[in-house]
Amino acid sequence: MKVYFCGSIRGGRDDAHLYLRIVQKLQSYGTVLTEHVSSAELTDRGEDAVAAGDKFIHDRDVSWLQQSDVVVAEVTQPSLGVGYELGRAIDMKKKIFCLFRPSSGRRLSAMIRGADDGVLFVVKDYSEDEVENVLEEFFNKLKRT
Ligand code: 6IA
Repeated sequence: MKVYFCGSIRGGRDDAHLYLRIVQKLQSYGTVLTEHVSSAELTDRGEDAVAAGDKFIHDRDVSWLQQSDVVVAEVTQPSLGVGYELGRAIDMKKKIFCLFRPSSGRRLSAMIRGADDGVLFVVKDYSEDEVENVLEEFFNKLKRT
């Protein structure tokens, strides 16, 4: 199974430690195409140095999104890129699982919360300590469908 993981990069790296836990768990279900999103070395400005540039990053990521079987996004830290990826993934009719932590004090965008249809697009509120469990629950259900 190919998993596309979305997490904030230029939107802010506050949750990078959590992205790492998510990617580690996702790797037990398949290949994570966007493993770099969880990299501790990646800062919200560091990637500006990448010679290939933003067009390369965009085109490669959209192609990975097309190849993916499932999309998992941590959406607590607001990110234009993650919102864009989710919109594109909806259009591609991908199975999408969004994770949001209410303990952050933020309110999730209505365009994400409101996209939940209980089938292809699911938003799950969770707390940090249960992240592995909510992923396990989601993938166990996915295997049965
Ligand atoms: O607007 P943001 O930067 O927060 O958008 C984050 C989302 O866009 C992530 O889910 C990524 O899939 C994608 N994205 C944004 N920047 C990059 C990027 N930069 N590389 C890959 N995906 C990106 C260079 C990283 C470097 C390790 C080569």
